[in-house]
Amino acid sequence: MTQTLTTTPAADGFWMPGEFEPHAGCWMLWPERPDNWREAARPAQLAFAGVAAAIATFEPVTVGVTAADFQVARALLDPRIRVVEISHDDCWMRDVGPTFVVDRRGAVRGVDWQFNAWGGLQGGLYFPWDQDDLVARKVLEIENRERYRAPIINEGGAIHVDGEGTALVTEECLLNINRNPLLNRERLEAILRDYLGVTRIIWLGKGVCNDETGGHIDNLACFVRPGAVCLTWTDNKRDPQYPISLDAWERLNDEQDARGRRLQVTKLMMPGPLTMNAKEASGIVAREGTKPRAGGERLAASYVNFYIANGGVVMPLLDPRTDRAAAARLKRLFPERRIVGVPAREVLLGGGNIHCITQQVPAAGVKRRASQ
Ligand code: KQY
Repeated sequence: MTQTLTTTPAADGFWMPGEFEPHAGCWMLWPERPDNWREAARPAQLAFAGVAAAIATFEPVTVGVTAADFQVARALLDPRIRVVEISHDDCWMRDVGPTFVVDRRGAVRGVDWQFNAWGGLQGGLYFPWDQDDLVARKVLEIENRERYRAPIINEGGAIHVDGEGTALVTEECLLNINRNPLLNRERLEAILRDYLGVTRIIWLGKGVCNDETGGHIDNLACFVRPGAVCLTWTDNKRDPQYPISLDAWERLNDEQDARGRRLQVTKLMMPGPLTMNAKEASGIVAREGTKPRAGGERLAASYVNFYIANGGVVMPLLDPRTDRAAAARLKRLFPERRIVGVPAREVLLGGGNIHCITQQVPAAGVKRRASQ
């Protein structure tokens, strides 16, 4: 049995490494529920299979699937991908999977956040979510890594780190009363320090316009390396996203990271605005307890929601008018990595994107400097 530790990562000398550091592999889950994914989830399954195949060219990929869909997933997924049976309520491995932490000797452990479907009964996206809340623990069993059960509700998409002591979060998400109503900013900061092994937390305001997670950082901004952040952007001053990105830009430019560096911030133009069309909406089976979807709704589309793999970046293709420029900008940000675009509108229709459906496992045995 994988041991559950009663200490904290920071107390034990562990911290979350940057996504740009070496990986042992990547975990994903399989989309299945017809009340979130149109046409019994088949278009989404093909999109997830495309993402998994793209990542598998860079590092090993494992996909968790329920017993009911095992054979479909096995048939649609690239043979290089390992498929294992894991029950789940939906398929957002970033949020329900473990956040892996490392120490200077090269050991790897996992943080298992409490999960309430992005808001529980106050604005959460579905009920129940008990199987999702068990996913991190099951992944850690399979990975044979010790587990810290965190004392707060949180999601992997709500945090980004530079691996050198700095975390990036949003107030809209972390301070939302539908996550941890009894904890104030100071108390949350202390818990993030303990469980991510960081010393500096940079707070941005709101997340991407209409993001149903309640403002996840992973759709708005991320570290591309220590000292450098990529921010979703629009030049359209009438777009509701404009003041959100402008506020984030100002805060980031005023900030220093844990090592006292000023941040180099790069704007990544967002696509669209993109909306769900009536045909797409009509393919989703409405169900009590699940957030309803309608044609015309603005989608929280952002190219920042990419996955950094060993030697590559897997980015969402969302709009032929803007995909090429986004890929070129990412190539400038990651000159040593191959940029691979994967059609991702079907993932976006379910409320997230490539970063949200993936979770990296850091390489073990890598001797590292302490995070601070
Ligand atoms: O942003 C993410 N990390 C997850 C998106 C979840 C959307 C649920 N429908």
